[in-house]
Amino acid sequence: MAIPVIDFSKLSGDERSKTLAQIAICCEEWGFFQLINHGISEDLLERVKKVASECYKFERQPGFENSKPVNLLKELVEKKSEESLVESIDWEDVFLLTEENHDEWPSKTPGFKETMREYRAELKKLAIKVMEVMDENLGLPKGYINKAFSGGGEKEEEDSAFFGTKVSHYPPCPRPDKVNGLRAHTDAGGVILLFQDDEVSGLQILKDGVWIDVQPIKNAIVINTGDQIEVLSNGKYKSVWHRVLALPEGNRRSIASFYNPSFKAIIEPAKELVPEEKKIQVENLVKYPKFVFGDYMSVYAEQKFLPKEPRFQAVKAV
Ligand SMILES: O=C(O)CCC(=O)C(=O)O
Ligand SMILES: [Fe+2]
Repeated sequence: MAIPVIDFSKLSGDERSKTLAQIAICCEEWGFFQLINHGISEDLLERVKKVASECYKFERQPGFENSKPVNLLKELVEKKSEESLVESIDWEDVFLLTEENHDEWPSKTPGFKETMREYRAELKKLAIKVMEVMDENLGLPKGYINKAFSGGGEKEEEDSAFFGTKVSHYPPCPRPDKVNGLRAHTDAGGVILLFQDDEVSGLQILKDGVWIDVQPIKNAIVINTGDQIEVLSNGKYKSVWHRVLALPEGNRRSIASFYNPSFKAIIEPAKELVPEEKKIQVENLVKYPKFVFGDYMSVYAEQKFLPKEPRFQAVKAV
């Protein structure tokens, strides 16, 4: 079984309705799909791969070799530990790029900052297009999701949706039976756009009780939806469990960009998706509480790798 692949360029043209319908199925039944012909230039994607690999090699690898996962695994294998698995940590080198942390972006790799700035601007536009497709498929006004993700703040900078880019590498692991690349979870936020390695696999999603690979496709962008899209859609678009395996060979690159609500945004199921008369007939047709996204993130920080439903109960309702 393979993750569905959507030719995004077909959204303009004769095959628009067919493509919209395919994306609707992806969102309702898969929670994960891959976009090809998404409009991000090959040239830019090639430059992103280059700077990400160079950055890993020159700025990150030395640190990873002496990192917590490496040391914990060593201890476990040398039997200084009682455990049979390294359970509390992932076999991943990771850092985050945001609008606010430019000063902390890697600065020693030529072209890294410029290229990633350009990439993030393009990806943000793509995220907005993808959300507009979801608006349309859900029968919501154009821009609904993006609007729901902003607001709530007192100052302008607190008002806008959050857009973060997580640059990861999953280096080859000597004992992949003892540690996860990234433990299974659903994503907390909105829409996630992943530029994964062309060759090294490892990402899997849980589909009907079975883990299946997200097959690498050169220069495709993998889309998945997080817990907040599940809430806004009142459960129609469920966030899906996924994980990354540690593998003995290859250094997997993965660049995940998260389009999330602002911390102050108030999230609740879209009224349009909870018809009035049904609300009266069957009270629990509103499946999710109304809450502040920042409060959800506090719960998520504690419970990321646990079942997701209790998070919706634990978050403070407003
Ligand atoms: O690295 C990947 O492919 C997935 C990363 C991921 O699931 C995450 O950062 O939430
Ligand atoms: Fe994830």
